[in-house]
Amino acid sequence: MKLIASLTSPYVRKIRIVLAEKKIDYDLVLDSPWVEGNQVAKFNPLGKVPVLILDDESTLYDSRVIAEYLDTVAPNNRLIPASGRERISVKRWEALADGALDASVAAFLESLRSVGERSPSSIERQRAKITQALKAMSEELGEQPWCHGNSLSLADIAVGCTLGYVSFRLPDIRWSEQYANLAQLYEKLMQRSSFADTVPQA
Ligand code: GSF
Repeated sequence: MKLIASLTSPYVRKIRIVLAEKKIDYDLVLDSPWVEGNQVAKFNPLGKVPVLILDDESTLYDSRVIAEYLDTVAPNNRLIPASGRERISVKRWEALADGALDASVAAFLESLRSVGERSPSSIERQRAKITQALKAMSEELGEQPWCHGNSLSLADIAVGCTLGYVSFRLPDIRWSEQYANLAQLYEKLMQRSSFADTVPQA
């Protein structure tokens, strides 16, 4: 298996953590959709990473599909409950965390545009989504040790990747000062090598 990946992508980080937690071997192939001459669109018509290339050369995207595939093919250390409300709860956490990521990536990319082209109202709109999502995550986590159930799940992995990306690209959003329970969760996640080894790098 090969993972087409960039080291700054939080969606890639999610998959690298899933692979590490499930102890699945793979080759990391570094490529970035933002670099001229990149090969990403050859494997994903949307031109986005992550892409997983299976041994029969078929390709999987996006990160939610890849995470689900990996959890199904390797039944050890289940990260998504098999069925019912439990499964939906984890998928809902993932949707919330990924939605906050989408808004964070959009706000960051907009901020990179030149002052004349940049839309402050669009940045504000995305930042409002991030703020709301962080509040919802903190409220839903409450006093629980994990986002869902009694052990690490894809919900924690997705939330952790979002928190890490906000710190990396939008450091003025001081979520860890505002939400002690999210800070505690992130600290606990960072004690795992799957998280510590995949901190986003510029
Ligand atoms: C999002 C992937 C994505 O936006 C997923 O895999 O879950 N829903 C997808 N990847 C970005 C890199 S990053 O910001 O993580 C990407 O490849 N963007 C390139 C582009 O042209 O939009």
